[in-house]
Amino acid sequence: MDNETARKLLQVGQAFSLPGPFFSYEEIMNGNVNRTYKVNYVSDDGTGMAVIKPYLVQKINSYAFRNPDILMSNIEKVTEHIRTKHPDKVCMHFHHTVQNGVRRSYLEEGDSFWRVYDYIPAVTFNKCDNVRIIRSAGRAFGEFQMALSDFDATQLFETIPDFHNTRKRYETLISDAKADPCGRLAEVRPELDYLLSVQDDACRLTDLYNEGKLKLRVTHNDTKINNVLFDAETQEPIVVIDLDTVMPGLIGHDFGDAIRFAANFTEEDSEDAGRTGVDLNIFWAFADGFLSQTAKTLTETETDTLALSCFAITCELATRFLDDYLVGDKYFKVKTERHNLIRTRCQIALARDMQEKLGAMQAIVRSCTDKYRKD
Ligand code: GN1
Ligand code: MG
Repeated sequence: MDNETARKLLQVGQAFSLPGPFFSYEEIMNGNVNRTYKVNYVSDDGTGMAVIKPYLVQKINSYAFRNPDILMSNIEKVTEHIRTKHPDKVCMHFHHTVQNGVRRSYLEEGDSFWRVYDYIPAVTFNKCDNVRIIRSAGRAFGEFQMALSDFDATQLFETIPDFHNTRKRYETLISDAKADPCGRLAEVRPELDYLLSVQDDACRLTDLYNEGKLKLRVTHNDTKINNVLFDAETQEPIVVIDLDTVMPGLIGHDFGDAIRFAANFTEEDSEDAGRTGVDLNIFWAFADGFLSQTAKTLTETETDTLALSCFAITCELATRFLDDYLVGDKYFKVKTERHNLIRTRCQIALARDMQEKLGAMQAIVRSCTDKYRKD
C-alpha cells in the first residue's frame, strides 16, 4: 500500500490522533464534489482484543467550499442541536485536531482541508425501486427538516453563497456562455436554448422567495437519497448525512432535489435520454414519507410549489452542469471529458418529462398533504 493517497491518509489520521495501526483504505465513490475515503485501523476494543475500526476521511473540495471554518461551524452547531433533541438517535461524530495551537474539526494544508468522522456501518441507495425504502427516505428528510425547525437560522453561515438562487445560477451560465473560455458553446446551443426557454418557470421559487412569499427555513440542500444511511438488515433509516450545505433555504429545494435524484428512471448521468423521466410511483412514495412529517407545517404557497420545485431544481442543476462544462469542469468531479454535458442532457430530459407530469405530481402532493393534515 505504498502510494501517495495511503501516505496522505496516514498523515491525516496521525494529525487527528486516530489510534492503532492503519492498514487499508478504499475510496467511496458517492459524491461529486468532495473526496471520501473509508480508512481502516486495528484498534483495541477496551478489553485487550483487537478490532477493526473504520473512519471516514474526507478531502473537502476547496473550490466549492472556500471557508472551512464556517463550514465546520455550521455542521457542529447542527449536529449538536439534533443530538440534544434526539439523544437516542445516531448522529455524525467529527474528530478534532490541534493546529497552530487551536483545536478544530478540520486540518488545513495549503489550499486543501481534511476532516475525519466515525464510520457508521450502513447501506445507501442510488437507484432504488423499493417504495418502502423510498418512503422511509422521504420520512428521514422530513424528520431532518422538523428536527431543525426550531434551530435559529441566524446562527448559520452560507457555506456556498446563493447555492439555490436559481436566478444567479442562470446569470452565471449566461455570462460564462458569452465568454465561452473553452470554445464549447457551439456544441451546447440546444441545451442552452432549452434552459433559457424555461428560465422563468425554473426561477419561480427564487422569485417567490424574493417577493417574500416563501418561508426561509433551515434546510439540507443536498437531498440525494444516498445521503440517508440505512440499516442493512432492517432497511430503516439511521441518519441523514452530508451536512455541508445545511443553510437557510426553501423546503421545496429539499423535496425537489430528492425527487430529481430518486424518482428518475435513470441515474443522473445516464445517456439514455429516452428512458429518463419521473417515476410517479417513486414520486408518490417519497412525497408520502416527506409529507407525513412536514404537511402540517407547510404554508399554502409551499404546498402549491412543491411539485414545481422538482422542475426548478432539475433545471438549476442542468445550468450548473452546463456552466461547469463551459468553464472546463472546475467544480464537479468528471470521469470523462463530456461527463458534465452528459449530466446536463440527462437533467434536461428529466425536466422535459416533469413539465408533462406536473399536473399529476401536484395532485399527488395535494392528496398526501390532505391525508397528513387530517390526523
Ligand atoms: C453535488 O457531491 P454531492 O454528490 O453530495 C452537489 C449537489 C448536486 C449534486 C449532483 C455542494 O453533491 O448540489 O446536486 O452534486 N453538491 C454541492 O449530483 O455542490
Ligand atoms: Mg453533497
